[in-house]
This record gives sequence, structure tokens and C-alpha cells, in this order.
Amino acid sequence: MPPLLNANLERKKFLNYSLKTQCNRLVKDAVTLKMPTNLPAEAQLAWQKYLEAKTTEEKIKALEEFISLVPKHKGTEKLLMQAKKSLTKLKLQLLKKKEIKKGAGIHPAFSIPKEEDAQITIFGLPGTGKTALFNYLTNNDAPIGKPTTVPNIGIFRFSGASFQVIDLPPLFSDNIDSTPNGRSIVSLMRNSDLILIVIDATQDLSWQVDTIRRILKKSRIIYSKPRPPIRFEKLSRGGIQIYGAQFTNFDLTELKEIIKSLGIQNCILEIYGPVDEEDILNALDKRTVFKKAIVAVTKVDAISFEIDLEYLSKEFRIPIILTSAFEKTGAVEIGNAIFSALNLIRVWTKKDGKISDRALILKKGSTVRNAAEKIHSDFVKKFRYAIVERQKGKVKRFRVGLDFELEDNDILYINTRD
Ligand SMILES: Nc1nc2c(ncn2[C@@H]2O[C@H](COP(=O)(O)OP(=O)(O)OP(=O)(O)O)[C@@H](O)[C@H]2O)c(=O)[nH]1
Ligand SMILES: [Mg+2]
Repeated sequence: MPPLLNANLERKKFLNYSLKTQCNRLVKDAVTLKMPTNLPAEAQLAWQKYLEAKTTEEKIKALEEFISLVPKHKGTEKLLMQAKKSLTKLKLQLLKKKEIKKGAGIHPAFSIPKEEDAQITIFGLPGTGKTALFNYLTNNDAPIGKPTTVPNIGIFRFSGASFQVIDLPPLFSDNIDSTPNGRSIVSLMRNSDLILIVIDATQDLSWQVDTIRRILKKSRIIYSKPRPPIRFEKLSRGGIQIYGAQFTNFDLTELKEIIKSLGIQNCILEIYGPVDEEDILNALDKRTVFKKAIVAVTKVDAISFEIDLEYLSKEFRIPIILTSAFEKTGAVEIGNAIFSALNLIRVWTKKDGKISDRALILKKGSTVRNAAEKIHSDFVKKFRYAIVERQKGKVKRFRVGLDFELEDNDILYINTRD
């Protein structure tokens, strides 16, 4: 047990302090924490820092440090779980303090409505080849070699799909407010369907990776894991309704308390699969967005060494694509990666025996009904039957109804009543 918690005096000091900062629940948690006697000195020191921390930020930092320093084994399992719970609560307190003002100071050139099949933002540090890549993908000739100050917009046509591409001005560091229009840039990224992260092969990799990951973290953009199985919605009445608490490390009372501490009286929190503290935190924090992302390593024509793909994959845990705008390589791989990240399929429509040039871009799992609705609202009302041609080895033809599930590259003919 750390000497601190052992000593009555220190315990009293801790209680007083915590009460002062109105973290009553935390006090209870901390006091009920059974501290093993054999904690390393560094962990004890971190714990002491936590007890003495004055601000929520300091407490979070110290508690994170404490958690990282406690050896992970059976004997410390409970302690770590309690510490993580306390950390979640502290982070939520901080969240409440830092609510972002909606739409604050967005430059008009940065207000870009979504068009085409999906909106892609190109994001990276200065001079990393974003505009050159944009020109290559969208067949544009925006100036390169000079800083982009307002976004360039173009269309990347790929395999029957059209993606709206936004070439963003660069972010310089994770201090978003120190970059001109930093918040507008982040806001575009948060609003897009997919972020194309640019890493320059000719510059130091780890510096770029660290800065970019810090920017995304600070912007509360989560890109490397799917949305957790949680639904959270504020309501105007009905109290706090919670379903699926058994999937968390918290009990029902603790979850209610967390929600109340955010000043929420009426809401529904539905958890329908195993989640951790971080997932709950993200679900309750309305600023967090889950985005699909891929990495484009640019300028690979200009290097004479192999890019450390293992390192990049480990850091980002999303697809990494090597590109050169000068040698025009990588567009196909980027197109395919967009399709797979966004879970899209293309369905080709057939009219008067002719297959259209542009595909219908649908989500995986879409049916003939979804395709018909996308073509014209009348198509569902007047629908008689559809013919689907599917090439699997040899072409198969099916006569199907509205609920038939389509697959990538199906050819669809819809017969309607006049
Ligand atoms: N060798 C090589 N150089 C490239 C490539 N793409 C861009 N560059 C060079 O990299 C420099 C920066 O390119 P830009 O496309 O303007 O970079 P950017 O990221 O848009 O720059 P900012 O808008 O200032 O952030 C230019 O001098 C380009 O000539 C490439 O594929 N290969
Ligand atoms: Mg540029």
C-alpha cells in the first residue's frame, strides 16, 4: 500500500481536498481502492501526484501516468479497473467544461456542401504534396509548390463513382488555433465521409505521424476503430434510461451518476455489445466523430529507400497507399481503398440494352428497392420486376423483387408499369 494512503493524516488531506473539488464519488472510489503493497515507486509517486493535483487536467495526466506504471497482473486488475473508471469520470468533467461553440468563426470558403457519392478531405502538414495529389486525382491544375490558403474542390472519378475531393490548406501543429483557419480545416475534416491523410515520403516519418495523430486526437476524430455499439440520445423527458449496463465495467448507478454529472436529466443510453471506458466517454461526448480514413504516402518517386510500411500500419491501423503525383501512381489503389473503407458497392443500370457509364453507388447490403429509390422515387411505386445480371465465373441472370440484395458490379434492369 502506498505510504500516502496508509497514513491517516494523508488520507484526511486527500478527503478534504477531494471534497473541496466536489469529487465526492472519486473520493469513495479512491478510498475503496485496495492498493497492493508491492507497487513500484514510480507508480506510488504518480499516485501522490494525482492526489495533489489541483486541476482536472493535472489529475487526468497523473492518473494516466499511474495506470501506465502499475504492473498488469491478476493482483492489480481491480485497482486498474477502478482507476480507469475514475479516469473516465475526470475526462467527462473536463468535457463539460470545454464544450465547443458550434460553427464558431467558419470562413465562408470553408463551408462546402456535400456533393457526389462521397466527400473526401485531403489532410496533411505543409508542403507534403496534397495539392499535387489533388490535381492528379481530380485532373485539376491548382498551383503547387505554394501554400494552399483556401480549399480546392474537385471530382475524382473512379470506376463509375464520383467522389468530391477537398484539398485542404495545411495544419502546422496540434495547436489548431495557431494555424490560419485551423478550426475551419478541422471542421471540414469532421464533416467529410473520409479523410485522406497525406504523409510525405521525403520528410521525417515519425514527426509527421506523431503530429497528425495528435491533431486528430485533439480534434476528437476517431479513425482507427469502428463506432462502438452504443446509442446515446438526449431527450426532453423520461429521465435517464439505460440499457445494456452489463456490457460495461460500470453498474447502473455509476452510469446514471456519470450522466447526471454532465448535467443531463433525460436521455437514453443503449449499449448493445462489449465496450470499454473510452467507448463510453466517446459516446457521451457529442464532439467525438468516427471517421473513415486512409493514408497516402506521397512523392515515392523521389526516394531511394523503402518506406517503413510496418511502422505506418502499426501507428495508424488503416490502409496505407504509396503514391506519386508526378508519376501518376496510386489513384486506383486510393479508389479501391475508398470503396472498401466506406463499404460501397457499384451497381450498373441497364436501359434499352445499354449499360450506363455511371454506376449507382450504394452501401453494402443495399437492395433493389434502395437502387430504385436512388434512380427515381416513381421507380418503387411503378415497379413490376427487376433483372439482375451477376458475373460469377459465368454470367447469371435473376428475375427478382424489391427486396433482393445487390452485390458489387451487379447489372440491374428495372421494369416499371407506365
Ligand atoms: N518528387 C515529387 N515531388 C512532389 C510530388 N508532389 C508534390 N511534390 C513537390 O512537393 C512540393 C509541395 O507540393 P504541394 O502539392 O504544393 O504540397 P501541399 O501539401 O499542397 O502544400 P501546402 O498547400 O503548402 O500544404 C512541390 O514543390 C512539389 O513539386 C510528387 O509526387 N513527387
Ligand atoms: Mg496545397
